[in-house]
Amino acid sequence: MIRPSPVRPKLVRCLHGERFDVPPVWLMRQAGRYLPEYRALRARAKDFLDFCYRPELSVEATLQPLRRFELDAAIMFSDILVVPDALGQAVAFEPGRGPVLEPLDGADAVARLSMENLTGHLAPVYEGIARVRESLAGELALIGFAGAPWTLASYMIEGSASKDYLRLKTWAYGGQDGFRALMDKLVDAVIAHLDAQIRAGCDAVQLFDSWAGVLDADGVATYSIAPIRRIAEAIHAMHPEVPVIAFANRIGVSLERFAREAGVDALSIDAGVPLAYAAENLQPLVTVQGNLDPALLVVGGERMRRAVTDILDALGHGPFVFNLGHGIPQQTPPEHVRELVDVVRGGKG
Ligand code: 1CP
Repeated sequence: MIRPSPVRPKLVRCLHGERFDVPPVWLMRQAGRYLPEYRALRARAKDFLDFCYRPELSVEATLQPLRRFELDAAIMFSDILVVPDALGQAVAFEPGRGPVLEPLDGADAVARLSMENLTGHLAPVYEGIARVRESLAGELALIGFAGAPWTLASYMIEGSASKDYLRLKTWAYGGQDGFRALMDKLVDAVIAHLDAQIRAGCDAVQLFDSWAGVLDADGVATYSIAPIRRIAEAIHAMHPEVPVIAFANRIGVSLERFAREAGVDALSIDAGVPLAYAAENLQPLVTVQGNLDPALLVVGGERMRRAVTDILDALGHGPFVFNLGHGIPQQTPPEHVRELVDVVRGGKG
């Protein structure tokens, strides 16, 4: 059953190209360890995946930042690595180390990944979405998300975050048996996961291509833009009202090609993208979302306020969603987030 928001949220209208004097604002990783109430909730789960798969915990984590701050959207608390987990590749989150997977070792391992029980395995995520949807009032949007195929493949092939992504890039550029099959499987898996999230109640979806920036320019076209285009086309065909956002991290001037060819409604840009470049080359093509350096949120004060104002001055005239250039750091004082949202909402403070 599709459960649309009672009113069309401001964020959704903005992602479809509408302009607002006060832009909608949400923050990547807005739920997380910088919030003491998150840490308390997290302590109740056996491990991180258990946390993601228990709706009574994931729903609460999703709503926590909205209780503190005047944000325009919730993003369903989950992780990009629930997809490899649901495909049958064991995922563990080691304290202090981040995600660790048993790396895929070739075409046979790829062939063993199975879509069969994907949405069954992820049913607790969809149940969480339905519950959050019911408790969101008015114009608040609910965002669903998934990792983009390239970024998912990076964890599945490397086994964790990597310094040089050499194993991943050797598979991709070297035409390793199984790489194509893996990317095709991931496209299908991400489509199924996003479709189920939308049917459970999400108003918009975001694809995280956090590691697109390690690719060369041809690689960006082949392994980031092309699979994301297949996903965006499938989602738009099934759910024409639901905008698709892509975070293509650190791809520099390839962003313009991305905006033209990926078929997405909005681009979430990293902090390295010059504001004038984004206004001139990206905003005529898509809604732009971004791009405060997360470190400025840790700094706070006048320095942060000046950077926020610069972003609003440069991008506020076109279709624009205020966000960070990447996720909120754990070291962020929650008070700085309040200050940030106040500045975006009209210059208080
Ligand atoms: O114990 C903990 O609290 C673990 C920390 C944590 C959290 C809070 C992880 C492990 N995942 C998450 C939640 C999460 N992950 C969300 C929902 C929270 C929100 O936005 O409010 C989202 C959207 C993600 C997405 C995610 N996970 C990305 C893409 C965004 C990005 O930061 O680039 C990536 C790359 C991951 C992998 C991952 N999961 C967790 C960590 C620490 C990481 C990154 C590790 C690395 O650098 O490789």
